[in-house]
Amino acid sequence: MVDAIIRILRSILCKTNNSYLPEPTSIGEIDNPELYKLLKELFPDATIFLSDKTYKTCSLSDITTFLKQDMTNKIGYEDELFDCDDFSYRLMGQFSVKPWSALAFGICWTDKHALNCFVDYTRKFRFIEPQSDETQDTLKTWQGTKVLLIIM
Ligand SMILES: [Ca+2]
Repeated sequence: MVDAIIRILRSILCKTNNSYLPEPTSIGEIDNPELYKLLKELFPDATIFLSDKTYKTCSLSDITTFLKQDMTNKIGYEDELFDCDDFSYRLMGQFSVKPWSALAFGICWTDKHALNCFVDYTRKFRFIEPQSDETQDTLKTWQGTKVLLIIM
């Protein structure tokens, strides 16, 4: 009986928590070997860690829609306590809800900075600066010059 009530409450709470979230619209797919090859060609010296066999892909506008409703970029920056690595982990966590969790979206470490990144349905790679929600084709000078690690 208690288990049944907990199950019902959990399903209601999960629905409520996710109801404000849009869903990605342009869903394509990229498998692990193709994604690895794409990232390795862009960043030959980086360590690439891909945990899933396949990833869903969406459009840039799906990502920007998500970023607009997400408040990670509104959090105040604080040295050590909540700095670039924390911003990137937090945004990754925000994307780690179904069905967004299936996307080719990840964390990227450079020689200076931590930020996020994704590959869209056209196979285009972009960086995301989680402190400003800006999507970028290339790193800015303050973000570093070299990608060292990508985790998706
Ligand atoms: Ca945002």
